[in-house]
Amino acid sequence: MVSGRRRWRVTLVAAVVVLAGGCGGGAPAGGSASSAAGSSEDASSVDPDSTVPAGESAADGPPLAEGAVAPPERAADAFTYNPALVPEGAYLEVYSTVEGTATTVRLEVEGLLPDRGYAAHAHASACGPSGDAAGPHFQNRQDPAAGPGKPSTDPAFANPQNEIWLDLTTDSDGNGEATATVPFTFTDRAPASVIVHEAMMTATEPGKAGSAGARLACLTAPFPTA
Ligand SMILES: [Cu+2]
Repeated sequence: MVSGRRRWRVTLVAAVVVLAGGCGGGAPAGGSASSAAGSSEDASSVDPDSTVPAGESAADGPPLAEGAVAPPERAADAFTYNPALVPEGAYLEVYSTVEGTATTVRLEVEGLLPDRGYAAHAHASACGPSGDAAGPHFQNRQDPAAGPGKPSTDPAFANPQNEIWLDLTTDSDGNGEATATVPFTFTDRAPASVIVHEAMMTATEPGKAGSAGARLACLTAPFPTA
């Protein structure tokens, strides 16, 4: 995102060039102004004050939620329930954007175990002292056969078009990301967290669909409703 300060600086440079050009003719002054503005843009593309980390596009916007995980006794919004598999200090970030009738959610992780798959999903409730606090997977169409203590395992409901699955594989530094685009937006209900699971992939077969093993870590992420 172009910061207001940066835009202002570009405007100043253009104004100075126009002034220096004086009455020497509109066209040359205009040409100088645009090339000066261009070089100013180039110089500030590595602006250390930029809020957009290198490698991310301006369209990303700020994360919906982010945090370094800590054990439950010291965590507020970012929890690890298994520091052997999600080390304390690992960083989780969640982004969410709506375009028309589709929602795109991205999970970025840093500091997990290297070269490992982790299943992950958006869950219905906020994180808490234990992994159970986050409740079931968020479903757009809720499985009528599911309920407390009885997770949805029907592939008609527990699938990556009706839920938000963010399974990822880390690189050799333990970093990774996943992006899911689903054909719905949040109306009266929205997810409230993202959970990272022990399984390397989310199961899809009937009776097991949506299963992904123990809950390793949780980031509270208050997705907005419409
Ligand atoms: Cu999950």
